[in-house]
Amino acid sequence: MIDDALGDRSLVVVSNREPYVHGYADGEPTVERPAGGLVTALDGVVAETGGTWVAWGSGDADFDPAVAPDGEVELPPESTAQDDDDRPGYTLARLDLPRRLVENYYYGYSNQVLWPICHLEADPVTVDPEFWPAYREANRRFAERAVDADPDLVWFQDYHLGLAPKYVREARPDARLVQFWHVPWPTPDFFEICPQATELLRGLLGNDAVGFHLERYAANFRDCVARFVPEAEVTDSGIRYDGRTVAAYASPIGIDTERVAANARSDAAAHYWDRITDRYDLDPDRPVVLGVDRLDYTKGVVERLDALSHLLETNPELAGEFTYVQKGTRTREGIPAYRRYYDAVRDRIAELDRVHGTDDWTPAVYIEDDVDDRELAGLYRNADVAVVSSRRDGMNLVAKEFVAAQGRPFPNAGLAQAKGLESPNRDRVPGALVLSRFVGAAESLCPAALPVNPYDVSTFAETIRTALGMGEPERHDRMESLQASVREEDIDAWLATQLDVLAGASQVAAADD
Ligand code: ADQ
Repeated sequence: MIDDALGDRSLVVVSNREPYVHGYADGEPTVERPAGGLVTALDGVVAETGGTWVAWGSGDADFDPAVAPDGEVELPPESTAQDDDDRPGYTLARLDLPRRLVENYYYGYSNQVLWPICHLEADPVTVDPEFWPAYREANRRFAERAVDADPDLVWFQDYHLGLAPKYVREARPDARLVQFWHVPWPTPDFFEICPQATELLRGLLGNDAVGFHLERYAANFRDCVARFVPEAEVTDSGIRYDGRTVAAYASPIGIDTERVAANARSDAAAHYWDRITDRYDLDPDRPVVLGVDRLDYTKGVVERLDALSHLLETNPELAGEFTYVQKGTRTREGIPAYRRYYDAVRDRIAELDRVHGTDDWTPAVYIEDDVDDRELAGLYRNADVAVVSSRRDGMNLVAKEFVAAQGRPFPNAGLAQAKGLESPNRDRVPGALVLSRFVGAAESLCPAALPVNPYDVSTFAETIRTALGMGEPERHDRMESLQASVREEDIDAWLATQLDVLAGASQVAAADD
C-alpha cells in the first residue's frame, strides 16, 4: 500500500516527540519503541520508504546526550516497528533543543497557548513574551532538519509545528507538504484569543493540505483563515493562498483493533488485572467503573469525580455497589496548571473515599503504574463501565481502545459454538461506555456509547447509574455496534487516507496538482 501510494519519492516525517524511548540497561544504551498505534503506523510508513523522521531528542529536556547525540541515527529495520526485514529502515534526525528553548516552545507556546485555545479553554491560556519567539525558533530548527533530508514529501504532526511548513515551503517550493492536526480547531471567535492568529495560520498555509479528525474542525480552520488571513481566499475547492490551493480535510484517526483485542486476551493482561485486584483488594463481584487519562484539565477527570460523588450522595443505596478505578498518568508537570490539576484529582479521590468509604469498601482507587499496552488492555477488559468525560478532545483513543479490548461479541453465540469458534466474550459480559459529547470519537460512537455533558453533574451521575445497571442483552447490542464503528475507522483506514493525501492522489488534495 505504501509503495503504491508514494512510489520512490522521499518522505520526511516531522513530529515533536521521537518515536523511540532511549535509556540505559546494564550500562548499555537501549532503544525501545513506545506502545501505541499511531507510532507503529507512522514508523511503518517511514521504515518502508527508507525516509527520515525528524524529532526532538527523547522528549526529555534532561536526556543524556551520550545516548542521544544531536545527529542522525541510522535505524536498521530490526530496530524499527514491525517484523518485515526487507525494508530499508530509516534515519532518525534528532534535534537536541536547548532547555530554555524547550521551556518556552514546548511548555510555553505549544502547551500554554495553543493547547488550551484549541480545546476552548480560555483560563489556562498564558501569554509570555518569550513563548512566541521560542516557538518560531524551534519550528525553524525542525524545518531546517527536514530540508537537510532533501524531501519530496514532508508530513508534519500536530500543533507544535504550526510554522515549520512555511519555512520548509520557502526552501523547497516544489515539495509536497501535509500536516495532521491531532487536536480540535476552534471557531474564529475563540481563536482570536491567540495573539499570533494570523502568523500561525500563514505558517500552516505553507502546507498543501491540513488534516483534522472531524469536518467541523476543518470548517473552523477555513473560517479562521477567512477571518484572519486577508490575502487568502476560501473557495469551495480549497483555500487559495500564495499561488497555491491548500486543502483542509477531515480524517478520523483510529486504533489497531486486532492488536488491542489480542493484548486484552494476553496472559500479561490477566496477570496485571490479578495484581491490581490483589493490591486493592477488589471484590470480583463488585462492578468496576474505569477512567484512563493523562491528567490534563481537558480530560474532565475532576468533573467525573464530582459526578461520582453526586451519584453516591443522591443514591445512598449504591454504596458498596461498585469501585471506581482511575488509571492516571502525570503529564506536562513543568506547567503550574497541570500540577494543580494533579492535586485536584488526588484530593477528590481522597475525599470520595473519606466521605463515602466504609470498613469493607473503598469507593475509588488511583493507579499510577507505568503500564505497557497489554497491561492497560487488562484494565479495559475487566471494566464493567468505562467513563471518558473530556471537556474537549480531538478524538480520544482511550474510548476506542476500551471498545476493542472487550473482545469481538458473537451475537449468535450458539452458532459460533456449533462451528467450534471460540467466543472471546464467553466469560465476560461486555462493558458499557459513557462518553463525553465533546470528543471527536462521539461522532461515530454515540449513541451506542451513552453520551454525557461532563459539565452537567446530575445528568452525568444519572448516566453512570444507567451504565452500571445496563442488562446483558443491551450491553451486547451496544458493544456490537461500537466495535463495528471502531473497526471501520481504524488506524489502517486513517493511514490509507493520509498516504493518498501525501501522494496528492485523493479528492481532497487533487485541486493542488
Ligand atoms: P492524547 O491527548 O494523548 O492525544 P488520547 O487519544 O486519549 O489523548 O490518548 C492517547 C494514548 O495515551 C492512548 O492510546 C492511551 O492508551 C494512552 N493513555 C492515556 N492515558 C493513559 C494512562 N493513564 N495510562 C496509560 N496510557 C494512557 C492526542 C489528542 C487526542 C487524539 C490523539 C490522537 O488530544 O484527542 O485522539 O492525539 O490523534
